[in-house]
Amino acid sequence: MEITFLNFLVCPRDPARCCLPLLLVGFAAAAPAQLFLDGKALPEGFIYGCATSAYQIEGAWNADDKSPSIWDVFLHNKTTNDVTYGSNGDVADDFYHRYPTDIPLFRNALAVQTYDFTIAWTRIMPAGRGALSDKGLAFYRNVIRASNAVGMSNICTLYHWDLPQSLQDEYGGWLSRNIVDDFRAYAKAVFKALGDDCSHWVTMNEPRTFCTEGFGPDPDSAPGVVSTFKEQYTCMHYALLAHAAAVEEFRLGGYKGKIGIKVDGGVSLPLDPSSAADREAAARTMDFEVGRDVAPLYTGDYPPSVLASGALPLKFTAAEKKMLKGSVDFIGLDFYTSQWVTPTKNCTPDSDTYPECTDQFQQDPRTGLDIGRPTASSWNFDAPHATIYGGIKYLAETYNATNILISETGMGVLNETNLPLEQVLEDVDRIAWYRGVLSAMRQALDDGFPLTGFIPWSCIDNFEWTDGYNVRFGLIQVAYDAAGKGSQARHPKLSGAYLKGVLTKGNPINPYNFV
Ligand code: GBH
Repeated sequence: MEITFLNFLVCPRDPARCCLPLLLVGFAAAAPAQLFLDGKALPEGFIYGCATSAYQIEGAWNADDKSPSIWDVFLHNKTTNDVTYGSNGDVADDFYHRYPTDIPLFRNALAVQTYDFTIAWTRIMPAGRGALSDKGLAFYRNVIRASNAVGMSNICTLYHWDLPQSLQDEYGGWLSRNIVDDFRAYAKAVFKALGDDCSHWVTMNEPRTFCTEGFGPDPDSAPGVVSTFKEQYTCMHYALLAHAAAVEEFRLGGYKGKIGIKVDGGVSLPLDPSSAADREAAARTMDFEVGRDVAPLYTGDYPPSVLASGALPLKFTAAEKKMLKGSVDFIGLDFYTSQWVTPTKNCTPDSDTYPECTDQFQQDPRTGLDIGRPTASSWNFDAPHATIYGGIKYLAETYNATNILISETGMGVLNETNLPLEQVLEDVDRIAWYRGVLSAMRQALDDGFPLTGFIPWSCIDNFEWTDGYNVRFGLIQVAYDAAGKGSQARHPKLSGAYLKGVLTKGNPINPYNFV
């Protein structure tokens, strides 16, 4: 807060832009303070941050040189906008204008040491390829400077689902091999401008999610192309190649930081653990849903069960396998929910679940019980042991992953948008969620698994895709209603203070520790 005030005194018109570089020197040199988990010191280099994404917070959808992304177009179209209250990210948290005060607030409220943000391709390279926008670059430079000025490093992500619409129109975006070259060129240009300024780079967020939810029989995300599972697999194939191309550029450029990817890490469990068929189905689902993204990064190819299905529309060449293998310095797992699985009976190419051929449940069909405590998102249940501990164990044991970050985890409290402010801010349900997450993390570390970071989702309430502003994942509240209208004032929630206490002050994980 003082920093902003100081800047304001010296440069009242545009404090963050003109003065933060001067203050950077003093802060950047300071070593990050010791972190803890359940009162025990965490190893040096452990990352504690919070995350956001461009479309979900920035707003300013057509400010300066920015071009429309597939999400802008998808949600401006009334027939494809299926969001609660028809809202969109045009204004969102107005972070494009509010970052000078938001970034110090993240630091003060949560005591995070890293701010993990994503870059909008459409701001930096408005035509999708070619000329760079100085204004777009300046914005992200300012975000980094504002983070450094309050003692935070940055995890910077190149792509969180907001493809330039021009590339979608020109060749179908992720369904064309052209995307690999365009992503490479975009990545190269961003690295050239900001490469050494981020301690960690993430090429893209959750290829599985944007490929399975943006394409397929019933897509509810941009670009919303009605298609078959084959298009979903094609999208993932080119996404993986685009990732590998970006990593190649990063390494060729000799930049200082580390580079990796974030994948969606939902863990599948056998519905009946005593059934060999259900156990096999669970392993198969892990291969198809997590391994399909992760295996190529470590082994150079898809998991054996995925290859054996014979259903893949595209295969990697020997040169591509070489490029993919070892293409991460770390792996970020976005951990939310879990599901139970059984084999699909008589699965054929006509079955809905083909080629995965497993049926998934979040309610036990025999008892009706949920897999964990329900939250505001219909798909998200609080089952941290299976999801967090199980996910870390799976990655470490299956792929020998050595540097695993929990790169997202979080929840929306039921009815949060309708509760009075005092109740919103006393978010005990979210504390319960994080209590489970932190306990599972503690156990994973005690068991020797290579967990190296924790990045809750999200620093602040934001535009929650198809749930719009009606579901909140923030550790800091934003004063707008379920349709996104309001004063935009920010108020830290108790869950943020809880995380700050456990991670930076050495408080116990269990706030209800009566024994
Ligand atoms: C993360 O994805 C995203 O990276 C982040 O942008 C987002 O805000 C956060 O989740 C919370 O949603 O049953 O049809 O409703 C997590 C991956 C995205 C996978 C939502 C399940 C719901 C499908 N999940 N998806 S549906």
